[in-house]
Amino acid sequence: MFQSRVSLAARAAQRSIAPQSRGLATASPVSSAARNHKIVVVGGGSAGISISHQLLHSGKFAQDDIAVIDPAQWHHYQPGWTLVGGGLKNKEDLRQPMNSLVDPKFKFYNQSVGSFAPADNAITLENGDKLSYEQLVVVPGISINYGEIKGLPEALADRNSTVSSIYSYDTCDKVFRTVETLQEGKAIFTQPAGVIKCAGAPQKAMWLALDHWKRAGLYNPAKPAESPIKISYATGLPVMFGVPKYNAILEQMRKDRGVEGLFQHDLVAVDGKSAVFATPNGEVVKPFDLLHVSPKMGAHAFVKNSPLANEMGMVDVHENTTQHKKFANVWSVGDASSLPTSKTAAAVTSEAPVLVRNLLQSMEGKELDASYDGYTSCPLLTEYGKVLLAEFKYGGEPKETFGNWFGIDQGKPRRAFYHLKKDFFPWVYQNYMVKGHWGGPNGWK
Ligand code: UQ1
Repeated sequence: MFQSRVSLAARAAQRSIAPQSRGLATASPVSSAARNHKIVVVGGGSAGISISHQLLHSGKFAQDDIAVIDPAQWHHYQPGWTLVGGGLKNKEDLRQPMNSLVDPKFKFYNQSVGSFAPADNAITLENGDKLSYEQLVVVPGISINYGEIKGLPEALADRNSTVSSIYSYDTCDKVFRTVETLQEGKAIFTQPAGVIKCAGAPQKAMWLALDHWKRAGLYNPAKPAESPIKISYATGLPVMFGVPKYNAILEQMRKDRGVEGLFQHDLVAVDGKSAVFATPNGEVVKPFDLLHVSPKMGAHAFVKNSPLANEMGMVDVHENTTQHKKFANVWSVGDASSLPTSKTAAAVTSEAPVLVRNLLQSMEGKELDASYDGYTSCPLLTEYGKVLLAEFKYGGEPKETFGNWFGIDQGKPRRAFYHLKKDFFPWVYQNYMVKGHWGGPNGWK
């Protein structure tokens, strides 16, 4: 909602100039020719911006051969928003203007997609303009649906409420303000049932808040009942984390730290200072003094309502090649894709090179020889100064970068991993990944 408010404004601005530019496009054969692109990339998030630049580095594309479409004015380093929620970063330092990131060799359409027509190798923009392509990369991310929790949009927007979320640019700094202000009472941190991006983030917000209150003398993990602040983790899921190895560690941590676990509790409404949950035994209402919400998410409507989507609304691609199951010149990775792995920017570091390689092979009529193994990662902040670096692949099987190199067990929270999360990843992302020069665990490209 907050994000889309920005893009709505952008769309309105766009509309006001659209009739004139559309008229010119139809009148002039030159500008209509410019609307055919070898590759169209839908989305300028971490996947779109990495993939488009990696394609360019192949040296096979000339001016405007590649088009990038995104309505946003800003590109955000979203993995940093948990750090903002913990008071460790300024949100303004984690964004860059879209215009500054898109290489001048690309044709950049700073607007939304209206619809896909994959049988005609064409897409229509929201202003009605049509583009055609040889290859299409669909990486617009996932939509955050604040309105699916009753009362949430209003509670988040109210500056005086104690309801916040690290999932939006507008409210990620409100998280730390509410944590710092709370002196006593009940704090609830939620995670929804269903697919979200960065499934570890909801509990990162909690672990940092817990540590803050512990240091302030307001929470004693050994005596939670006697502490001024009580902490509950309410999740729509039956476990703390989807990967058995890390779940065992995090579940033990929850117990050791005196956090109440409310499993299969899916937040459905925020009503004043009460949170309403759907549970297998009916509705449960819990009073709160601080509420940190992870909203519900789902496919963007323009993807869900297109021939590209599976029954969940995700772009239906083969899990190893990233190629679409029905349209061989369509590709997808990242949050919008059907790839059955946890949705993170770390996953994109491994997915993007596979997509790029297979797309280029396909253009030359060659065999698809790159394969994605489901690699993803969740650098899970467990307290200030410590991170558990969960890394795994399809099937929830650990695939630990440093475990493989040095025999370190990444299930143990460490200071070195904290510095990777807080300092190294934001730096390497903003300086190298957005330029197509970072391959995650495989290093610089
Ligand atoms: C990574 O490359 C990356 O991107 C900059 C992250 O930030 C979103 C990560 O969280 C992780 C885990 C990686 C993977 C890289 C290494 C060196 C483990």
